[in-house]
Amino acid sequence: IGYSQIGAESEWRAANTISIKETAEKLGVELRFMDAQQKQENQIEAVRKLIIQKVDVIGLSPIVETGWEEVFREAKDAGIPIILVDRRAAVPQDLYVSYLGSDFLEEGRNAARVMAKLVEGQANIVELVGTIDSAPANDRFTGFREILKDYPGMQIIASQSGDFTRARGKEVMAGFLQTYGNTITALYAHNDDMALGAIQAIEEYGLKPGVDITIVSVDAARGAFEAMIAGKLNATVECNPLLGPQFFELALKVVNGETIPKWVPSIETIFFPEDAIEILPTRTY
Ligand code: GZL
Repeated sequence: IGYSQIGAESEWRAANTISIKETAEKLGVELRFMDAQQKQENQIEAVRKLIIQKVDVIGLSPIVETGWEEVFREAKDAGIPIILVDRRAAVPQDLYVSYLGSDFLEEGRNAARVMAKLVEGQANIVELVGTIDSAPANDRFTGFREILKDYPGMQIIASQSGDFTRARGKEVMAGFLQTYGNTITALYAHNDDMALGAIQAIEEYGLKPGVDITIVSVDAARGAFEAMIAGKLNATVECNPLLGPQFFELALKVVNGETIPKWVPSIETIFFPEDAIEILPTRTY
């Protein structure tokens, strides 16, 4: 099995990689794992190498939605099925056998529903967007706004990409604070890593994260639970990275010629500070 991974930008990604590698090990599957260091051109090159190596199935998490049609067609012409894991690609559906991953739109809707309750329908929101053109960033952006339409007292006063990383999240949040200061009353971060960076920027600015600024994030990684226990994060919408078992199950079905659904959604929930202490020890990422 060939696998083209995006890189190592977040706690989520690290856990996703461990899940893929550990499951291959457990199943005794020969895994050809390639890390693209956050570059689409490296992913495209990896797919071409895996085609030449004639792997049975190619799994990949497309860093962005666009730019895949040509290389996916090459895989199809070589008779090698593609399974999309974690993120979707904007290609004709006949170019991949299945997408295994979250409903990012619903994650965005849930983040807005949770925030609306926490701020009682009144907020000046700044938004840290994920990697530009990635499926999770596109859909978390859209889903959040779908629900916000019902809350005229909640407006997004600034929105900028922090590329899913802690460092960029901190930098962009510091910029928001320079421009808007304490008129900011809420932060929507497309992942926990950017939220944790923003928390540092908020503290350095002299405000209390989770108190002066209500913060809702996505992923439910370990760092989010620690921040909720410290009273610095108000909720995290889970996005499950432990996709290894489902991925190899799908790959085996494909190799055995079984039909599989075009979309296999991950199972996810939402976590709040009051649950964090009891749940943290059960979390594996
Ligand atoms: C979502 C995944 C996103 C996570 C980020 O499935 O692609 O990428 O939400 C990660 O933490 O970097």
